[in-house]
Parts: sequence; C-alpha cells; structure tokens
Amino acid sequence: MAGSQRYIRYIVIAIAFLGLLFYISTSSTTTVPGIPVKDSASSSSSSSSTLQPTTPNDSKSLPPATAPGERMNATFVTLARNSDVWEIARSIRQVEDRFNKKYNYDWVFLNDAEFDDQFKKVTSALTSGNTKYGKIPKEHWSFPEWIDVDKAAKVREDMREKKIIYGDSVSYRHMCRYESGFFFRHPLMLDYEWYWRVEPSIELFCDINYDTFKFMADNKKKYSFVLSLYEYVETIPTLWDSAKAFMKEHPEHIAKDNSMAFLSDDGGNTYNHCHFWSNFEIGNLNWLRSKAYIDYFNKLDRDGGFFYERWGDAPVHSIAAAIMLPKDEMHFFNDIAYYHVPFTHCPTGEQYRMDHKCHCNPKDNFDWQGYSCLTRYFDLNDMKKPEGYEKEQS
Ligand SMILES: Nc1nc2c(ncn2[C@@H]2O[C@H](COP(=O)(O)OP(=O)(O)OP(=O)(O)O)[C@@H](O)[C@H]2O)c(=O)[nH]1
Ligand SMILES: [Mg+2]
Repeated sequence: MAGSQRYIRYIVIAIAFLGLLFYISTSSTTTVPGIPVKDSASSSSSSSSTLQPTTPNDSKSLPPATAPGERMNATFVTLARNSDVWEIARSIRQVEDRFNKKYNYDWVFLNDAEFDDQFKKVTSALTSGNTKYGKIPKEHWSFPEWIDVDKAAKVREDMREKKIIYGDSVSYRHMCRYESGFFFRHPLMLDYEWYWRVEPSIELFCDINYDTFKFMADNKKKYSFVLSLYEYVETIPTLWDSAKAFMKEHPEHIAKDNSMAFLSDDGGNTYNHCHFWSNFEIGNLNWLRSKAYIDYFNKLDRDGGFFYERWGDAPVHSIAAAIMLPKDEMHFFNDIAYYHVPFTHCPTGEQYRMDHKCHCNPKDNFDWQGYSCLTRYFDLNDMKKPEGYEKEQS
C-alpha cells in the first residue's frame, strides 16, 4: 500500500511538473513586470486586449500604379551625395505621393562617389518604379586639361572674400558643369528619352493627376520650368559673351521663333540675367544630346567660366532653351506647385488649389513678385495672367 501511494505521488508530481513546463513554454508574457508584450509568434492576432508594441501596419509594398494607359520612356534623375539621403528621402516621398504612385516611373541616382548601402536601401524603399545607381566617370567631374588650376584657385579665393554663395567651392563647380553638360550622357540615362530632375528637400504642394511626360511628348515640348528669376551677376560676368560668340559661330542652331526676349531687353546685346530655375526640370534628353546643345556646351566649357567664374547650370540650360528652341517647345508648369529653398510656386486661384488638394500658402507665391521673371515669359508668349495675380505682388 505504502508503495502504491508513493507511486501515485510520483505520478501527481510528474503531471504537475509537465503542466508547469507547458505553461511556461506557451505563455505570451515577458519578464517585464506589469507590461505583457506579445511575442513574434502571436503578434498577428489582433483579438488580444494586451498592449502591443505597434499597431497593425503590416503591408510592406507600395500599392500598384493606378493610372491606366501607356508609359513614356522617362525617368526621374537625382544627383546626390550619400549625406543627402534624408533630404532626398523627403523629396522622393512628395513626388511619389503627389504624382508617381500613379505612374511608377523609374528613378536614376547619380553620384561622383559610390552610393552606400544605406542610401540605396532608403531610396529604393520609397520609390515605386525601378531604381538605378550610377557613378560619374572621373573625367566628367574634374578640371579639364585646358583649365589653369592656379588661376581657378585665385578666383575661388576672391569669391570667398566677396562672400559669393558657393564662390569658394570646387565641388559646386563640378556639380554645375556636370548638370550643364554630362548627366544626360551618363550610360544609365541613355536608356531614356525624358527626364524629371529632383533635388533634395523640395516640396510638391498639389496633386498632379496626369502624366507630365506624356503631356510633354504629345505637345512637342522639350524643356519646362516652374520658377524663374534673376541670376547673381557676380557668378556669370562673361557667360553672355560666350553665348553670343556661340550664336555667331553657329547661326544654324538658333531657332527662328525663339525666346530671346526672355533673356534680353535689347535684342540680344546684353543679358538681363533671367533664367529658369533648374533644380526642377522636365525635359527631353535627346535635345540635350543633340549636336546643337553639345556644340553650345563645348563652347562654354572651353571658355572656362565653370571654373574661372561660377557659371550655374540654370542660366546655362536657360540660355540654350531660350535661343535654340522655338517658343512653343517650352512649357511653364503652372500646375506643379513647388518649393526649393527659398522660393515657392503656388498656383494663383483658390478654386484650382482646392480642386488639386494643394497645401501651399498663396501668400508665399513668388510668381508675380519683383525678382521673378515670369511676367516676362507671359508677355513674350501673349499669355494672360491668372485672375487675382495683383494681390500676390507684394
Ligand atoms: N554627388 C554629388 N552631388 C552633389 C554635390 N554637390 C551638389 N550635389 C547635388 O547637386 C544638386 C544641386 O546641389 P545643391 O547643393 O542643392 O545646389 P543649389 O540648389 O544651388 O543650392 P541649395 O540652395 O543649397 O540647394 C543636388 O541634387 C545635390 O544633392 C557633390 O559634391 N556630389
Ligand atoms: Mg538645391
């Protein structure tokens, strides 16, 4: 009897021990007292009333493109450093939300150094189209052999003393020269016909509900802008001399019905410094790759002003577009509401802004202010200014 009692006691203890083991192995509580946390095996259940580390937000992919129809042979293009990653992340998110989630166009990133893993990871997670990452060949990001580097260094020193913005920077000059003459010839860009340039920390304020690339193609446009203004004279003292010399050498490249009146108030003798701001551009890559544009760039490059002055790619592109394209191949994208420090383009007209879910403050609109060149562009093209523009002139 004593033997069987002991036997039963062993069985009871063994069952209790097994029960305890089972409880520990299936328990969802952690060791933090008072805060039950679900483990990963049970996190998909939403019926639990215990606190969870995140609310359900599980989908890892972007929704599919919703816009029907064909796509153009087009890409976004961004020149950036690895250190620009969070600033370009902001820009990408805005472009995707306002436009590209409906179209899923590709995105090409270019850099004078190798892109690092973090840059690639963050940017490819945010983009709905394919991403491509290219390194710029050394010969497109260095002093050409005809440049006197001592003379160029002296210019930078003078500009530093005069406190001219980016006046003492070598890399800024390589950047401006690259954007002026080379980005459209990068091997990754050769696959495409159309580009939309995006810089870090820009904003888009309104929904864009149509394919801007298709608009360009259907309407035979080659170059476009949203903001225009006067360039700092100190950065381009002899740019116009070079442009005039080019026009003399190559009259065959000058368009008949051009936009010279945007650039000059005296029929081309002097430059008024108006230019389209090139941190935003939608344009045709084949035009930039044309003999006309390459002849123009080579002439400017030989003259050395990218290094002996500080020629920006904005006036360089603008002069080219204004003299080599007929007026009707240029386009002002009023409907692309845009910010790049320090200027905003916010479309004039409340109804338009409401209809397109804009979030810009119309008081910030630069279009009709004194330093903007948009009025010139409107006058040149006999365009009627939108109702209410006077109220935005302060
Ligand atoms: N890879 C690379 N990209 C550069 C370099 N400098 C500028 N960029 C890129 O070239 C573009 C223009 O440069 P920004 O510094 O924005 O020039 P900016 O618009 O005149 O001046 P900000 O008012 O500072 O924006 C941006 O897309 C930059 O990320 C560089 O040294 N290397
Ligand atoms: Mg910028």
